[in-house]
Amino acid sequence: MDHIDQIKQATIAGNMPQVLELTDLALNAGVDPEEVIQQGFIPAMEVVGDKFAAGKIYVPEMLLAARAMKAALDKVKPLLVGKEIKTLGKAVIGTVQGDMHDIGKNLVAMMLEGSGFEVIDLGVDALPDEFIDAVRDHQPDLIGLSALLTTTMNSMEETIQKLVAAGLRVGVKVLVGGAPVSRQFADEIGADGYAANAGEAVKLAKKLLGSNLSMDG
Ligand code: B1M
Repeated sequence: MDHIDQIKQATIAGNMPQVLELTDLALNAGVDPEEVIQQGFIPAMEVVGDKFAAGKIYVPEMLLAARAMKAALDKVKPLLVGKEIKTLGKAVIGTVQGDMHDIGKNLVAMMLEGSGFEVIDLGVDALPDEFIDAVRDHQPDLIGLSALLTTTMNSMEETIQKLVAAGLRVGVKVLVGGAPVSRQFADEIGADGYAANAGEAVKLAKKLLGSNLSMDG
């Protein structure tokens, strides 16, 4: 097995010390940092997402894999400064206003990042206006709204309405998720998609942006 395969397997296994050590070894051996991401972390996250969706692994295993990937990604990223990095798109993500739950949102953010998206994380208790400002400032392809409380789901609808009012809705896909959220609710509030878990969120984000690209040309 070469360095990259080893990184991929250690990431899938969620073995952070090993992923960090192997990443160092690969970089010291002259492996291109972008290759570590594109051939190591991204395929590993795909495997992890698929296993999770198939019920073969659960949240703790997925968290371990995502954290291992994130730690190593933080090491590799500075080496890419100044390089043109291919990303699948830019995503702004946050837990909506009034809601402090961030474990699921972090998982979705890490999986998106590990799958090749540039992610801007607004954290928890993100006001509709914060999403609007982030869309203006960062011009993302997608925004992801997470809610864990039935009482905060309404903020998703408010955020979408404010996007429409600001004339920003057309240029950005809206993905929603979180335990109390459903596909029906997503349809009702005019979101582009609903994902039940982090693996699905990545798949749907890719699909939504793929259709975006084909629409544009
Ligand atoms: Co809270 N809490 N909590 N809580 N908490 C719930 C959500 C609750 C269901 C517990 C219960 O009563 N059985 C309940 C909500 C009831 C409801 O509204 N239906 C509840 C409540 C009531 C509260 C408080 C109001 C309690 C109180 O103070 N009286 C309070 C609210 C605080 C606030 O937010 N304003 C509160 C506080 C907390 C803690 C701070 C203690 C802690 C949060 C810590 C943290 O997040 N940093 C907490 C926790 C941990 C939970 C439970 C136990 C676990 C949530 C979790 O992290 N799950 C939860 C009960 C439960 O779900 N069993 C509960 C693991 C996580 C990986 O899953 O977040 O569902 P989840 O994310 C999944 C998917 O939903 C999806 O992908 C993720 C990965 O697969 N997903 C997305 C999530 N976001 C997505 C976005 C996407 C796509 C998919 O696209 C953008």
